[in-house]
Amino acid sequence: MPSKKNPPKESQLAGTQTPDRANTNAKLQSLEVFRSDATGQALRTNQGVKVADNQNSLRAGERGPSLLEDFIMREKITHFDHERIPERIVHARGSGAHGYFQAYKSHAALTKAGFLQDPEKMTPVFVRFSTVQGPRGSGDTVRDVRGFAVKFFTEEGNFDLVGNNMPVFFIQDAIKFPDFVHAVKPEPHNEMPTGGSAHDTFWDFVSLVPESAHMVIWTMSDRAIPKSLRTMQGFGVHTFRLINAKGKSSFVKFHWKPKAGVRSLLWDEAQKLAGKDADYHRRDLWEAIETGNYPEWEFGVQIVAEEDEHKFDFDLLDPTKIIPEELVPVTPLGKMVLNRNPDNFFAETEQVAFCPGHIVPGIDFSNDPLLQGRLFSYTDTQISRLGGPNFHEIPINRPLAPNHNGQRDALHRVTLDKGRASYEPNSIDGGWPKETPAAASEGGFESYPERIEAHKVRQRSPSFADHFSQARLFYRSMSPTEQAHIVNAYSFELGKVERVDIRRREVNEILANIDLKLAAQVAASLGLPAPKKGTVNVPELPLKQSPALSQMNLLSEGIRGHKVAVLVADGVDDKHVDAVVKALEAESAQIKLLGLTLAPVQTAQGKLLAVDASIEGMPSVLFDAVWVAAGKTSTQALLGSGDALHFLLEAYKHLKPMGLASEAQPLLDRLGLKSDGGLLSGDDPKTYKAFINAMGKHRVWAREGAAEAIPA
Ligand code: HDE
Repeated sequence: MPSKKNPPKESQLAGTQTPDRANTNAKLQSLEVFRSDATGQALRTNQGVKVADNQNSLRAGERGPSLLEDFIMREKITHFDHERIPERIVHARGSGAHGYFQAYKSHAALTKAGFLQDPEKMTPVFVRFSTVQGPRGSGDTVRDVRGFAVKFFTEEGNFDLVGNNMPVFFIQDAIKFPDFVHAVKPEPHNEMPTGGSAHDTFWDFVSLVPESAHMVIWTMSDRAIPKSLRTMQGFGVHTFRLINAKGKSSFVKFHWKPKAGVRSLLWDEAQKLAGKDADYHRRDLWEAIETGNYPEWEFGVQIVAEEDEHKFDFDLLDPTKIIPEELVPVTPLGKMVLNRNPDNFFAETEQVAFCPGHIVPGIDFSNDPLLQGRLFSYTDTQISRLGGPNFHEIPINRPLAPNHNGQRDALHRVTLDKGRASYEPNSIDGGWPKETPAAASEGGFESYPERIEAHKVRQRSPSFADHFSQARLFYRSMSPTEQAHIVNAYSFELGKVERVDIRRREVNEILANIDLKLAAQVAASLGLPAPKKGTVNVPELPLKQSPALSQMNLLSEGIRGHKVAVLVADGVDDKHVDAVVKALEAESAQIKLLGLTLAPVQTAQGKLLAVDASIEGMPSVLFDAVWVAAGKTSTQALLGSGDALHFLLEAYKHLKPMGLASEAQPLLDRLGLKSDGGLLSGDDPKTYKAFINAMGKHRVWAREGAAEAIPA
């Protein structure tokens, strides 16, 4: 099993390594002069005084009162009293990792951005994934949008691509963001619910704001309950511009495609995980990196030539619309690999400050009114969250590029600016720092000189008016299984809404405009009449389905990093365990041996076999698949354990591939489970292969009907 002690060889990490990786990491870390290591160091106060006693405060006599003069205790407690900073107003719960970006080739024809010119160049990145609604300590597996924010430390300055795992957004104009967030956040009177949108204020708002329909159906889909952070797509959402050295601009949409495929949890699994392991996603990312199974994404763009801006049946500036990949395929630009965990969660993941306004020459904004508002909001929020305008000096935010200018002072200034002239132009300091011309060879930033001739108005363009056709496209592009999950999600969420008029409005005025069958199914589960027709005319799109939207089409090749539980007990056949583990390890799966307790298992051959965890300690929801090893006695032992039986039944209900040695058949008989395409028994390599193939399909969807019939 790959573990921290026994990581896979670099050569086994298909596609993730280049010889320079270690150098890049070393170079990056040497630039991070603030990374502090206390190994071998004396304990000192913040003023550098060595501390002799860190156990007892200073007092007048052993049993006497504490003394105010105890500067050591006062310094320690004062610092502690102020350890917390305000959490992010949205995206408070997050997990971060370091890595690098590497272009596949030069993309000079598209952009002059330096990090996209040279396939040899490795640009350090820091990524923060997040949920949106819940506070810092909320569960990872709630139904929610996930943030996907990437900071590229390029040689020309920091580029932040602050995206989500869904390609659209709830609103079209930034001025509505506080309304939306107030509606989705826990309700103000009782601070409930934590981490979810299944409550009145959210559904009140979205049922009144039809432009949210497309994004809401994404959040009711399996995309909102990702299996892991490394199995999520990422999207820049807005249209941006890329500009080449000749000044030619193209519109682009940014995409991240996970090498591990796009996979999701089942709703029941997600809910259980929120209790069994609230850090499920954070732990998965951490462990994947620690064991050398580095998460990887392909970075790509959909490119629309400037002159084609108006050739679509939607507006490129409308962030509630996608460009279907069938119309404009994604051009791959490079890859991102996450290969280093943070040393300090607070200093890195909590203090990292993203801003969509952090761009570099060769990239520019579009006029999307949501993006335009974001350009203001992020820096503004950091000022209160990170305590002033010097947050760019916090180590995790510092660009690797130099950043000299005339900005001075303010709270927590760290840089010790030399010289007398903090203004420009100056003659006293030789005129430095000076402007750089915008020519590509020089590198000064220049905005794209878009011609604008317009009235100053508060108006939305009529080209933003269609709110339903793409929501419909999304629904109709889903497989029947995915559609059923969407129906269930709306039913669950609206079922939690107390006010019937809100439920009715969502069904009649939103869902009926997306798809009448969807509306009828949700209505049935809410005990409402099915709407007969929609309330608006929805334009029929020439594109009826977009296969690129269905997760069924987005699985990875192979099962690298999939987690398999192998159940063992006293009397297990250790040759069989070896054979199964070898077969799975050859596919780079991550295996855990689970016993009835943490005690080593006595094998049929008389050996002691160490287990990784107990069946009770690592429930089936933590795994992608389960195998039951051979052994007559061990099977009897498992038959006698309620935990083991529950583990198997739950794995079955969650449509997980299951493999059992022939001798373990009595377990299936006892549970009344019938073999299917993903429930296999046998002891030969052919069975292992079939098991691995079933894992490659993620779940045994054909089992869904049979599984539903089994009590939870
Ligand atoms: Fe954000 N958003 N947002 N957002 N957003 C924040 O900035 C905001 C939007 C996104 O891991 C805040 O530093 C406005 C879209 C991510 O640190 C805040 C609008 C998308 C993160 C803010 C939006 C995002 C944030 C809170 C509407 C996907 C977490 C803390 C105009 C493209 C970044 C902070 C991290 C965080 C404002 C809409 C993604 C308040 C005003 C659309 C991934 O500034």
